[in-house]
Amino acid sequence: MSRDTRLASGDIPAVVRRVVGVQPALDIHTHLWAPRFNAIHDGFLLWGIDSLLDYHYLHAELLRAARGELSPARLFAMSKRERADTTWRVLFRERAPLSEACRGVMTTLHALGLDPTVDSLESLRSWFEDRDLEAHVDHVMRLANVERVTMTNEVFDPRERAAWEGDASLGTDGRFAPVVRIDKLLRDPGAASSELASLGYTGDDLSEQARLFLSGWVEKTGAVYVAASLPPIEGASLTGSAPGDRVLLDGVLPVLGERRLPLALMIGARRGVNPSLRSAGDGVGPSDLAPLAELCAHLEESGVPLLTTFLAREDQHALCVLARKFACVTPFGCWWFLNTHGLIGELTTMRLELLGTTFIPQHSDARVLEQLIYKWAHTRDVLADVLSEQLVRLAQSGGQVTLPIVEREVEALLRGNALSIIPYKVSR
Ligand code: FIX
Ligand code: ZN
Repeated sequence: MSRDTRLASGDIPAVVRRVVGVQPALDIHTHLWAPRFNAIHDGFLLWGIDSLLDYHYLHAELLRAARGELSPARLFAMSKRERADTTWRVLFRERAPLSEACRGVMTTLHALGLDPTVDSLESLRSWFEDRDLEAHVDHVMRLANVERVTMTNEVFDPRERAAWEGDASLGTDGRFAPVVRIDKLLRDPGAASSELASLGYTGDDLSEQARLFLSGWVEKTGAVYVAASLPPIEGASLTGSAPGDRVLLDGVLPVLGERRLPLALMIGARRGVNPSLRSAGDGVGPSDLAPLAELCAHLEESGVPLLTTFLAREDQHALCVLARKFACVTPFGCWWFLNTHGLIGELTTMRLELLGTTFIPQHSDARVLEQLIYKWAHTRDVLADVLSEQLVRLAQSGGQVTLPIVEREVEALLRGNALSIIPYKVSR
């Protein structure tokens, strides 16, 4: 059968699943760092079974399952090892690990050829202790079929700045693309201005300080985009006259426009809903997208592409509609509480039906290296189902569905769309 033969509807799902499986992905947002950061401080790139279990998603689930036995204060008074042992016992041995985050650990261990049903973690710890990190990174990325990972380099974090000031080569690991992350600039402009002044970035206003600071850090890191996570947009403006609003337009966009870099906004995280849970204590809130539409008009004018996603499920539909109004907007990912089997399916179906394949279906948000394996395996599983359904419908409407067409659409979703927006230096 030639490659251009139309596929029978019954054959489409198997072909799509295979193509989705073999297509390398560009992971456009993670909290991973290149291994060389760990030569400076081993708390950058997290990896291994204790880190996999000491994950804030699992902290929240453990505190629910062990309610009455365990308080947040007691949990965080434990050592990382004790937290991992307790998590394993309560969530994986005393209960079926059915949540996305629990099943993810099972998928990951199984893919690494390890037994995810052991009672004690000791054998798993020994296996990870024997791994050479550099080779392990390559092995994990191969298993996840991820071509490149994108970091989150928080330049308002003194530890991050010190690392880069100590080793200018940190951005040259071809597997890990740098990103300059600037939450404080947009979430707390007053504090950001004082901090920038203390770092020697003086200037007439916050926008000028921001231009100087951002230009320097984009240059130093070789960042492929500039990102911020914002609270729910509630009546606030993103283009108003208040200093914090002007800094996006007058401080950030000029730097991005000059360097032809995208902006990434992740919107809707309500930080510290329950502070006692630390990173697990953040929640979600709905947004008014009108201010984002105003910003998009400016972005269209300045030629700065916007990668954006929302944390509230109900905002994702409004985002698809916004993306139909402004071609500079590319919705991405099933973020955080939306990264579950069911919701990945719902969001991806909605996006395909409203946007065709002009979006980026997923990012991993991995905080621990080996999470790449499950985050992408679970996504590919759902993406294959959803894309097959749409392609079967296309075939039944008389459309042409061939292997090259399936390969073209899958490549766009997992790699090409990101590559057309983010200036990754790629080998091919
Ligand atoms: O703002 C972000 O980048 C969020 O992804 C994180 O703050 C969050 O803790 C996370 O890792 C969710 O997956
Ligand atoms: Zn994140």
